[in-house]
Amino acid sequence: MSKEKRKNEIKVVVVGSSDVGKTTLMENLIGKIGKVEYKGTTVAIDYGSIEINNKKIHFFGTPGQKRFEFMRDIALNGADFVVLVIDATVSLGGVDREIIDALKNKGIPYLIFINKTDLVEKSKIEEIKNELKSLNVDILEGSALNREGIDKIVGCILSQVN
Ligand SMILES: Nc1nc2c(ncn2[C@@H]2O[C@H](COP(=O)(O)OP(=O)(O)O)[C@@H](O)[C@H]2O)c(=O)[nH]1
Ligand SMILES: [Mg+2]
Repeated sequence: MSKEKRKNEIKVVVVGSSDVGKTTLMENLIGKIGKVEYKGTTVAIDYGSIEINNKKIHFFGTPGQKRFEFMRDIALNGADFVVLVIDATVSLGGVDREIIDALKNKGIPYLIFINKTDLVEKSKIEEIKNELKSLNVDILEGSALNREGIDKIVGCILSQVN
């Protein structure tokens, strides 16, 4: 791809553990997505794209299960940005630390979206934010299911890519 073209085509990968809400987030952020699920669990890559300010953002959602870890690495190839989704009722899981280390190694910028805030007290959200502070990345919060807080993700991507 030429440089000129590349600038207008942004690859974003949505990662995180199983059941944190990655597929729901993509559905409610993008609208129509392609997904492959078995009993409600993603078993391939979710895909959808949006066009904004003459830019096309391609979203690739990875399956969260341990057995699909290899797909995450493949998906991260050439990624411009990553959205790491975590579940507010669980906070950071072991997989998340692994993912964060991988992103640092690869030098891929990312944000963390604390999802399912509808299920926890405000104090729990603050606790998680405190835990994440030292990572020095943008932390967003909301509910993918109720479409709360998800619009900010796109603004954040556009401000950080290019
Ligand atoms: N209460 C609540 N449930 C959510 C939210 N986002 C996703 N879920 C639910 O969490 C479950 C797992 O969501 P899914 O998108 O399949 O997670 P994925 O495995 O990360 O793709 C589903 O039952 C969703 O309806 C949210 O913001 N609030
Ligand atoms: Mg999924």
